[in-house]
Amino acid sequence: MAIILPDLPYAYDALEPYIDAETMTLHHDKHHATYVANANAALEKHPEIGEDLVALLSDVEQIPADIRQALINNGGGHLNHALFWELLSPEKTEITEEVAAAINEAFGSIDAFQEAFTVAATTRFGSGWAWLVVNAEGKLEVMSTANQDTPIMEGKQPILALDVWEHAYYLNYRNVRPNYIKAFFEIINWTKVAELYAAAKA
Ligand code: MN3
Repeated sequence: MAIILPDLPYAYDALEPYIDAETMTLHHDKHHATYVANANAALEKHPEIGEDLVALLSDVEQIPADIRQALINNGGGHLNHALFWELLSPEKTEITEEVAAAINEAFGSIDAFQEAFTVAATTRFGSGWAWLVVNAEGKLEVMSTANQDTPIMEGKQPILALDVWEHAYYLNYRNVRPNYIKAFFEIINWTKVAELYAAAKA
């Protein structure tokens, strides 16, 4: 057994014009594939810990020290990207009542949520991610993480993710990260967000 690179759930060009086919091809086939290969290389050194990345990253202290950072970077990289692909959709989806109610409760309005998420994504210095998570109290929270750190490491369940590494947008958007963030809101898979929210609340 090993960690497997999942196929994209749509064609490489399906998200155009918001995300271009070349970016999607490199991002999935090269970047994500490398995280998978490196995660497997780390796991092979310690077959006794198994391959459940969610369980391992939920408590990183239990990961053997010699592979801990490699698994945070590459195991996290795999989980984050596998989630990210599913959270994008070529078809327009609508925010569900349950998710809208939770967002309104936490942020006051959908617009205020979008603004908070945009700030988190814009102000993440260097490489990282912006997130909407369900925290330990079952409430929604916007946060960002550096590199490939996952909110799972902090006991939070991600239900929306945006990759703000330059490799995610530079070919099309160059240095203008805010335009990429704006485009992201056009292709969010709210059906998947609702599914993740229900699972996190269960
Ligand atoms: Mn990436």
